[in-house]
Formats: sequence, C-alpha cells, structure tokens
Amino acid sequence: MSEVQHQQVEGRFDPYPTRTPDLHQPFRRIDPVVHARNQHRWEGPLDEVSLSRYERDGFLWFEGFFSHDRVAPFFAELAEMARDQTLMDSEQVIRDPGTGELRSVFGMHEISANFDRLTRDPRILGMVRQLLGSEVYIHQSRINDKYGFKGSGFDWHSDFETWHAEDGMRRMRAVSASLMLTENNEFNGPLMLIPGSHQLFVPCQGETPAMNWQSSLQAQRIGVPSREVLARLATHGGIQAPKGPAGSLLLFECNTLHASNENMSPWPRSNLFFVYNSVDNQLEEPFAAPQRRPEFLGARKNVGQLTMHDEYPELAGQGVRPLS
Ligand code: 6CS
Ligand code: FE
Repeated sequence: MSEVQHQQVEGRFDPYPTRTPDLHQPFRRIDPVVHARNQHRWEGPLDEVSLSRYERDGFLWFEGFFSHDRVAPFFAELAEMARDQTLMDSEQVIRDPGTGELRSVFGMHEISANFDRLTRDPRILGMVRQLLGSEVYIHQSRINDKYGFKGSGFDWHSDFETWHAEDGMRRMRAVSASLMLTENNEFNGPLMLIPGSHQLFVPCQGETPAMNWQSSLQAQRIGVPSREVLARLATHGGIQAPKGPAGSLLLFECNTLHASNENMSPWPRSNLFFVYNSVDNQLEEPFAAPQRRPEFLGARKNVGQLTMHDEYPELAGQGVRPLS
C-alpha cells in the first residue's frame, strides 16, 4: 500500500485523495476535531470532559436526550408521507434493496416543519456550533426506517469520504446527528462506530461510477475501506454500538467509521439523521466523482446559517452532558 499523492484535481489541491485505482494507506487528518477550542465566541453547552471525549472517540451519546413524546409525532409524519404517492415516487425516497419497503426519505428538513424545528433546537445547535467553531447549515437530512426481521445493514464507511469524493466537501468540518425514534438495542441493527477512527483519513480504492448514489444509498460498494485497515482500526479502538430508548441522540464526527447490521429482531429501528456543515466549508465540485449529486444529498442552495428555534428559550445555552 503506497503513500497517497496529494495530487491536483482540475488544478485544485485535494487534501484527501480517495477513489483511486490503487489502494493508498491511511494518513492523519489535517483538520482539527473540535474547531474552535477556547474561543469565547464559540463557547457552548459541552463541558471540557465532553469535548475531550468527542475529540478522543469521534462521537457523543446522549441517552434519553428527548422525551418519547417529543419524538412520537415523527412516526405519524412518516405514516402520512408513505401515503403521499408523489413523494414516494420521487428520487429522494430510498427503498430497502431486499424488500422494496420504505427505507429513507431524504430532505426531511425541507419537507417537515417539525423536522426543521428539531434541527434548530438550541441544545443541539449550541453543541454543533461549539464543535465546528462557526455558524452551520444542513448539508443533508433523512428519516431512516429499518423494519423488523428484514432491514438490511450497511457496510463500514466514513461519511466524509463520500461527501468529499461525491459532494466536494473539502474539509472535515461537519457533524452528524442521529435521533433515535425507536429503542436502539443489540438486536435491531444499531449503528456501530469505531472509536478514534475519525483521526485518520482512509483512502478507498475504486473510482466512483456515474450516478453512484442510485445504488450507494442502498448498499455502499464504493468508498468502503480495506478489510485490513478496518481490522487494524477496530482492534485498536474497539467497536461501540450505543443503545438506549427512543429520544436518545448520537452526535458523530463526519469522518468516524460506522456501519450497521441487519435487523433480525421483530422490532423496527428508525432514526432521524441530519448533518450540520460549517458555513465556511460549503460544497465545491466533487473531488472524485464524474458529476454532482442531487440537492437533497448535498445542499448547495439552501445553505443559509441556521437560527436557533425559540421554542425552548429557558434551555438555550443550558449545559448538556452525554451520559456514556
Ligand atoms: O451518501 C451519503 O451521503 C449517505 N450515505 C451513507 C452511507 N451515510 C451517510 C449519508 O447519508
Ligand atoms: Fe453513513
């Protein structure tokens, strides 16, 4: 495995070359994990212990962050959307490759006022601005539904590797939030993460085919690290699969390796997924793909900085601390 060459892509410096014909070895990220440490302007609700944990592991888990009542309305919304045939026939709805049933609806923050409000919750937005050291906007959002007995899994990957190669996201300055709509337990295909894997960029072998997203959202074939590198990182950092009740929140750094197993339990695993990108890291042209992806996968128009929703004025700025 050779050293990657930081070659020019159409005259641009590419800090994270990937999707090359040959396999290149991982290298240390050039971006900080917490982007504005100790800058008064970007202070937020996370204390030093939490910031250090996020820096070390690449994610934070908040068990029971929201009450079950706060997340329950999203189920009614999902059921209503499933009756909207126009939406169901659109390309922003992804179906499970095995069963054809509804798996994801992308662009949720632009479809649902409730989802939009959630992305602007002061407690979440306060933490995200603190981690990214800037104002932020939503790069991508979706609702995921993984039915019992059949919801297929997802291979190991770094979201940033895809967003860099296919969406032109230059730097690692994005945070993903996953809000559990159902209980996450060891049986219903919970998200698995490799702590510490965010510290290395893992180049992937194999060029991006045209219109790759039409298959990659159902199964990640391109942009999967080598088994040898995965084994090394998992042996070093272990694997964690946060579990907890509906309403639990996971914040994970854009480059943290993650995967999920099939759901072989009778219980669904549904979550809301929304990605905050720094307004200083807006998308350019793809670094390793023949064309741009659709707007619902990588926002280029609706990129105004998010404002906090005033629904919880009493909570804005209050300290929050992950349990695990
Ligand atoms: O391609 C994407 O943007 C999506 N794919 C995966 C496997 N995770 C992140 C993201 O939603
Ligand atoms: Fe992912």
